[in-house]
Amino acid sequence: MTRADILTLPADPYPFEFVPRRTALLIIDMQRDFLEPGGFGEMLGNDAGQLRRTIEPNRRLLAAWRDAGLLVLHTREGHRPDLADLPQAKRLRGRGARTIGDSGPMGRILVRGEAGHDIIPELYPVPGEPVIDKPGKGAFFATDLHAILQASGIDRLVVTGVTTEVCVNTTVREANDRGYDCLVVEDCVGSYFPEFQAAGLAMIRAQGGIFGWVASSPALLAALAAAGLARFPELKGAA
Ligand code: C5J
Repeated sequence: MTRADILTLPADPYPFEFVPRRTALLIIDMQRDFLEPGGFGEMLGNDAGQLRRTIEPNRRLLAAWRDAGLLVLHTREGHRPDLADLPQAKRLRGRGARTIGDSGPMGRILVRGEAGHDIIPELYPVPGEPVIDKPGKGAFFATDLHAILQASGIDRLVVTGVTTEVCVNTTVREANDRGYDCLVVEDCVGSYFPEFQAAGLAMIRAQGGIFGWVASSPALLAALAAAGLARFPELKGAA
């Protein structure tokens, strides 16, 4: 491998370098129950609009990553229909009128196979893109994610999705302990709470990048385009 194989982009706390074929795009929990009006997120009293602003930048980044022929993985938070993998502590916490496993506007809440559990149409996986069904917040807990990444020769992750301070942060921390370098794309991650969005990103890049790097999707798209890896016209002028 030569320096020519390594792409660099401006990031916090310092430029992020990556070899594209060894770097996967990991899109966390862009599920209807979190992002669509009337879903589980809104039933908990949250404003789904805070998350929906991430859809368009994710759509553009996903299109570029696919166009470059690089590995994309999606995750979904949810449980078996018999709820055998749902800890009582998780089911009961929050004390809402309805909880995981109960009927919601898009089927049983966060249960695999239900409409609300699925990924939003704008970012729907295509054949060949692994979908990791995870029962917890972190994408490495009780899943085959690490095995898939190892078999694919991946050592860096570009992480997007929701929510910044919950499943994104938990996954990045788990990834750190397994030896992956992570870039979190700030306009492609979202929180229901603006203050948690800011804090969640600050915690990643603090102390010289204690958990990783933070950058914008235009900076990442520009790096791909400059290397000739993302070819479609809407990327031209990304900066
Ligand atoms: C939450 C997630 N917020 N995907 N899940 O419960 O962050």
